[in-house]
Amino acid sequence: MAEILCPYCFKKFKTAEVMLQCQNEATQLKQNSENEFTKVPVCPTEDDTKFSDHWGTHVKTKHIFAPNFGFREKMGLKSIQGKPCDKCGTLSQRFVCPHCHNWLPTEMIEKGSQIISVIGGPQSGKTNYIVALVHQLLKYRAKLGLTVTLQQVGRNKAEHTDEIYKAMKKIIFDDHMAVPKTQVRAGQQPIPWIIRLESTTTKKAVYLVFYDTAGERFDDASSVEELKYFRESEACIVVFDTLAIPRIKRILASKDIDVFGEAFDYKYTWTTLKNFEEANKWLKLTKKPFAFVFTKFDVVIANQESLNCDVSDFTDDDGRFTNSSFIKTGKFSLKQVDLANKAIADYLHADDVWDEDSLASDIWDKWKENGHFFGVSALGSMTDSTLSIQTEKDEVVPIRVMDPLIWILHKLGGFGIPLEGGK
Ligand SMILES: Nc1nc2c(ncn2[C@@H]2O[C@H](COP(=O)(O)OP(=O)(O)O)[C@@H](O)[C@H]2O)c(=O)[nH]1
Ligand SMILES: [Mg+2]
Ligand SMILES: [Zn+2]
Ligand SMILES: [Zn+2]
Repeated sequence: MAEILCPYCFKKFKTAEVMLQCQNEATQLKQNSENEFTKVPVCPTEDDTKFSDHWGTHVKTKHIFAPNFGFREKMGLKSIQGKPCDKCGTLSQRFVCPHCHNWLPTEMIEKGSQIISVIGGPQSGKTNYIVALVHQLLKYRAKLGLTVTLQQVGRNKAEHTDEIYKAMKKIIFDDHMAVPKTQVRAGQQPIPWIIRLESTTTKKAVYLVFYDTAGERFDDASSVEELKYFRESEACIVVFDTLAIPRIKRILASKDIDVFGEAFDYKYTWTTLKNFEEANKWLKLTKKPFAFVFTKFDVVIANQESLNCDVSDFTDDDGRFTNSSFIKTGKFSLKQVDLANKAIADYLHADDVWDEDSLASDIWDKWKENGHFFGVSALGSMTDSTLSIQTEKDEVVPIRVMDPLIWILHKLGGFGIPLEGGK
């Protein structure tokens, strides 16, 4: 029987252990002690410790109950169905996690869930990257042979992935602005983005899950949060802020090139991951595909001379940052991503380029062919001090943002990703 990994609490449960939540919104008139008639819910809300504990606020929720599944449903011989509420009898089809009581997509319950996580330090460009990634996936999904569904679950409509995405997409692609820093919601659990990807040919599906945390969560106490993503995910996209590499930071500052954004210690995420991997060899983390993504790569292209960076593997004859060849050909080029991977490893190794030898060596020694470096630009060009994107065209074109994900799908296998020079 399928095991479900909850994208909210990252705990696992078996399909038959899923709970249901009453969906009965009907009210009835009831006479109170003063002989007045008032409207009350037919099936009232209740104190919900699990849900309250997850979100850190005391809330009442609609009644949650253990469904009475039939033998065939329990054995996985038949897909599970909604059941009547054990209090009011109304048919309920809202499946919730038995551990944290959050509402989960029905397809996740029916078909199981595998998760690819996106993680990275504060200000590394995660939010802008995920918006650009989703934008490009929706645009090129036919070429990829994928259906891309932004999930519509959450405590309210404003938390649905498609709603969050719509608002942010407008900022980048209509207003040509970088999405501003994620607001800190002190002491609150962040809301996950949940995106379902399904192969139109093989029907294999995976969920891309992203927590848009404000960086402040990434202190020592919250590294535990990161660890569960590393541990439970099928693959990870680890976001590194290129502009936080000390040597790049120093050179740009000395040349008065302002890149408008605070740079944090980008190696924090890496240190957490490295220590965890070394302490938990049995988890075989290095057998999972890990894409190490250097964001804001447009800055490297625009300042290639100052930064002493040979970017010829990323540019055309005019020195412009070229996009994934797959966008034109419809075939994913392993050659193109291999060249980018090697070029970035070379930058990291060279003390007169990025000067981060041990980072490159550690990643390659550990992950070998399961680790890959990528250079991407969510915005396609640099921003000015108002976060306005300095695009030369009248549109914003993200560059190479899909490569890490397509590479991961190719490594996981079974998604029917069309390859250049094969299949
Ligand atoms: N030049 C450039 N700057 C970027 C890009 N993506 C993000 N930034 C800058 O980096 C800042 C932080 O990005 P954000 O996505 O909020 O990072 P997060 O904190 O990891 O979610 C933004 O405000 C932009 O100034 C990019 O593709 N190119
Ligand atoms: Mg953010
Ligand atoms: Zn849960
Ligand atoms: Zn009910």
